[in-house]
Amino acid sequence: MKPSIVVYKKQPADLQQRLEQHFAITQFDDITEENRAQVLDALQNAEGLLGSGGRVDKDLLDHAPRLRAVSTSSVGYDNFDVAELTRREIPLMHTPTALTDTVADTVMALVLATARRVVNLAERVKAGEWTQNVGPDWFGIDVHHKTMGIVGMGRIGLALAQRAHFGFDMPILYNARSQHTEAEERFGARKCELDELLEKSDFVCVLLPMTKETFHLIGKEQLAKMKSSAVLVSAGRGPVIDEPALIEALKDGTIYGAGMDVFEKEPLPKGSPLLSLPNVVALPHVGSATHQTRYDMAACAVDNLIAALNGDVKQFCVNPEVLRK
Ligand code: 8YV
Repeated sequence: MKPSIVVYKKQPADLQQRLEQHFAITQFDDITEENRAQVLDALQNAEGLLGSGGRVDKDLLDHAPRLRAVSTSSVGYDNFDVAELTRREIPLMHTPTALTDTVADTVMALVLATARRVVNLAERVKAGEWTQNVGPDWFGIDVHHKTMGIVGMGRIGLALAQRAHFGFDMPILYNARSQHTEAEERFGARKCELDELLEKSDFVCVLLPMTKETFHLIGKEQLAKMKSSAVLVSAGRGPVIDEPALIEALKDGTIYGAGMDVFEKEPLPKGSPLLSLPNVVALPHVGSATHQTRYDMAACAVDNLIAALNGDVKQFCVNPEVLRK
């Protein structure tokens, strides 16, 4: 009898077949308020859970008495109640390496698109508003040789430092809990306090996970420390940025612009000022969204689940203390 699992993210065909070789699958596309009752029903016999996003909390876990492993195709896992999973001795695996370069590319895309007003300009060309002389109203700001400030020097932060250093000859400041020797030796990055990074950077790229400590880390006080010519880029988790404070800072010229892939509420509500401000480039949480990377993440998550249900967790366990028991 194959173990039963619940899969709540559509899988590539070959990975779906692989899962079917090992497990009896109940398939959903997501965990939503609308389908939550069906998901909870399916979890009654499930030994494994595979997907990303959605809220995997105590209430859901109370409906999954046989659950032995959870695997997410994402690097972030703030939507999982890790403490509750650990209390129940259920390992949670994630995919922290597959998306590094793709997300770093997305951050640079947001840096460039916001600094050089790519979206505004492209929309005006399409609207037939291109006049022969593109005057100062259409001008942007330079990226090369400007100071890159990286808040959070993890895998993605290091990949961004590589791009900024070699691609754009940017001096790099970073703020992180610990020293990052590789970033310093390979890319000349310098560790500093957040205030100094905010004051001296031309681009402030926030790449932090969502935790109690990082919630609203960048708020009115922090934004006021930034240069009025500076750009904020947010590609970690939305709630790290105090969005109402950011909107005010963008409206009153405290900062030049913002490039955002993540938001406090996703999807971004239709009435959000972030959708109408001309100095904002907003993407729909697509930092990792290339065909190859999303496949690689899915494949890694499937490998992680198969290994865990075979009692052989090899890698990427968020709560490894449950493995030692
Ligand atoms: C998406 C991300 O959530 O990996 C993460 O933490 O935020 C993004 O990559 C992920 O791609 C969803 O599968």
